[in-house]
Amino acid sequence: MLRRRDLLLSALAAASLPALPLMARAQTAAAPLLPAGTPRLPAEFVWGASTSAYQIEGAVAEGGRKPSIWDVFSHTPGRIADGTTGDVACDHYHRYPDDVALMGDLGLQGYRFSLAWPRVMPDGTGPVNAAGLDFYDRLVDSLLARGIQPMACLYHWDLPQALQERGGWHNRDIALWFADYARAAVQRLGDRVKPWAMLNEPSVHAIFGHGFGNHAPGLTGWDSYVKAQHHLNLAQGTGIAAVTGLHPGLKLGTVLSLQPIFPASQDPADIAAAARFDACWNTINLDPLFHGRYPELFAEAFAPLVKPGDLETIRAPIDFLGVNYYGPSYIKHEPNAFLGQASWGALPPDTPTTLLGWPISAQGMVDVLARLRDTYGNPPVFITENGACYEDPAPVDGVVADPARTEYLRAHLVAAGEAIAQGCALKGYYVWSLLDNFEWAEGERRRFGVVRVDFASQQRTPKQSALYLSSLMKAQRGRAAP
Ligand code: GCO
Repeated sequence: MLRRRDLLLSALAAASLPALPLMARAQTAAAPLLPAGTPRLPAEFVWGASTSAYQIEGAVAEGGRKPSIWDVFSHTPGRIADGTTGDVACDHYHRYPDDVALMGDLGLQGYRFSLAWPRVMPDGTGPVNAAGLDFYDRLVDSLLARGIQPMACLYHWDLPQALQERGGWHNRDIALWFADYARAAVQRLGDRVKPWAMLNEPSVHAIFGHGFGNHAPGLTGWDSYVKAQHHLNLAQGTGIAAVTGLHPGLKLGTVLSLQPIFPASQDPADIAAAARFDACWNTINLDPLFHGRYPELFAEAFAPLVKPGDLETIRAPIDFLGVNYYGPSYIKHEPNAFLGQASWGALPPDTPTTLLGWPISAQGMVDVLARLRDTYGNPPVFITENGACYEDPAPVDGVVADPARTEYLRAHLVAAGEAIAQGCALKGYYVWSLLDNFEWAEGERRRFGVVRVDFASQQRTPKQSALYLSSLMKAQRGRAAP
């Protein structure tokens, strides 16, 4: 422990702030410069990191855990780009003490993680697996011992396979199954864990897992997407109702992927497609949650699934909204696309992108937060995911140089300060991700971590981006609000 801490502290001392953005900028000189300057956030701003159970835990058959849909999917030949699975991932189930110590050394105040439903209720319903909850008990106590506030997410896509075999998100009963699971988890941990997110990115899970089929459980088609989306919305509201009041001081919310959607051209067909895509990705969750109705464009398509009382249930008041922001999408009309006859189109010339081709726009994060301020009642918001995938070099002297990711984070933290200055109720920022991890259909080959994981040795190595965040938050903590 001492050696790792020494390494980190000496690397922190070596990583001087002023040099980083310049070095980072040199790396991205070809792309248009992102907003200049050092981020300035309020003293009470929460600085954190984010992960998810299936992507980091491993130990998929330990402690009473049974398979999830991602265990089945990742073991299906051809489904994962590099043939890896989450069987081991970052082995966080066993290595969490060191990972928590690393978070403490970096100076993180918050940690957003998800519970694995198949660890807590291995069959999805029925008996609670005490050993499963014991793991999260230990994790939470370790975090609190280092002064790190846990934020728990109840569902980050790893549905127990036993429930998939009963229809999964196509079965309306899943809202009740989810409520029982949520109740068991919050009952056990809610005395120490206060912020609880019900779901992670319901629209993405519905679109990729039940529409495109390139995520678990690999289902396809419009009707499949609509059923999953409505039942995810319903489960979210049912879960909030089930756990409200179980412990004093609970802060209940959910996490949505939100992005600005632009037409790929000024062709009226692309403009109309962008509006449909915005409805399927963004407002399909926002409108029922905050306005108790589905977006006009798809109200008719969802109507057959909506039973009396559903929209009131989905509109359950929340204490906070988690926003996962990565960048905008540019959408074209695509007649054969299942999702609103819309699909991703060409980016504007010279648009900076990450390794995955995702367009970079820190301004887009301001725009998303301003939309919440202007159209959805300006709820308390945390950026619960923001980060970038790049090819990282090997470590040198105990640090991985990732200037492009460092610049991405700096620009988006500047944008966070701008959003607050414009009256958005942004309360914190959790970088995606603490660790390189199992990146779904991309496997382990695509890295988002601010800490490198050598998956063969499981060695953790801080990246320049982690040291940048650490220096920034330590410099800003306790500073008077701007
Ligand atoms: C998501 C998920 C994360 C991903 C991250 C990078 O937003 O898709 O919440 O699990 O790993 O966003 O794709």
